[in-house]
Amino acid sequence: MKDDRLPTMEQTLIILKPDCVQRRLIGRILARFEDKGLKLAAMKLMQISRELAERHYAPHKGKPFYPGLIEYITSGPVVVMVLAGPRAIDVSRKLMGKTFGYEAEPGTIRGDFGLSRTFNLVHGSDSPESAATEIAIYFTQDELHSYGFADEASVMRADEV
Ligand code: IDP
Ligand code: MG
Repeated sequence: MKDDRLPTMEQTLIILKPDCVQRRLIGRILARFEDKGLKLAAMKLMQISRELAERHYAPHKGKPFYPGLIEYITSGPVVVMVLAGPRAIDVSRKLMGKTFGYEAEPGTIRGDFGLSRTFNLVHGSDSPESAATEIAIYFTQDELHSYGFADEASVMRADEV
């Protein structure tokens, strides 16, 4: 049986969206995730095609904001990355804050850098299932790197992972 006290090592797909790139916020926002201790498993700058965007956002198809979302996410280069760590999905969502900038708490990425409903700087997977699907849309297995940090023993106890 799974022990709920132990954090589960997870991977999550994060996208620094076109507004993040345009506003020259890549470094500052990436630093939030690095500061927390999450590990980059993969990262690339790319322009998302309509076909990839439609696969990624298939769960939102039919919603009123869907056409605008596809237009926005394909409008310019984005940074797509996989972050790894204990409970990486939930930890990343907490760092990002609520979906709409005007609702997101100060101290979160969306709370500190924006006010918009659509232009909310960052995407993060919302469940292990969507993380697996989304990672496979953007990366092949051999693009995902697994490695240790030299100071890892100071960040977490070995028996926590
Ligand atoms: P999330 O990014 O916090 O997981 P979702 O509900 O999955 O939020 O929505 C996906 C993306 O669609 C949002 O990040 C945002 O860019 C856009 N979006 C969601 N709801 C709205 C809306 O009501 N108006 C405009 N854009 C929206
Ligand atoms: Mg979502």
